[in-house]
Amino acid sequence: MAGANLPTYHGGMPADFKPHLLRAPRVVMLLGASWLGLASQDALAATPIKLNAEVGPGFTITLKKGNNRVVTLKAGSYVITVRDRASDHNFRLRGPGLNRATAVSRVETRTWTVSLRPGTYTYLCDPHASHMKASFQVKR
Ligand SMILES: [Cu+2]
Repeated sequence: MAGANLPTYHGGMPADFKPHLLRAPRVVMLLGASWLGLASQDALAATPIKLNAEVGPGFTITLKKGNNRVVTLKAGSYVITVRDRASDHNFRLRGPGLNRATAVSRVETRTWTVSLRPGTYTYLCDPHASHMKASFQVKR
């Protein structure tokens, strides 16, 4: 017979064979984590950030986020509660695209919705601008 003298192949698995299908569950976990990341970013974008401005009754002027004075902010929309507590001071905020102020002679509380752009913003009291004045940076 012609086939009788053909070499016989003794097949089998190589010694280092690994079943690669066991890696599939890790791929599913990574996809789940990135979906959750997108969901939390949407929630942040929908929440306006609140700031508190205050001038008087003494010779003080502040702009705070929570308990901290504002030094840097990210560009975007903010809601500022402005408390002008004296009839001889005012609160002015000016910078790129913005110049807004309370009245010097009035004691008043105002709510300003402002759009802050990258750059330097300054808040001050007009009659006492030499010493009632501070600045902060807005970054992209
Ligand atoms: Cu003043």
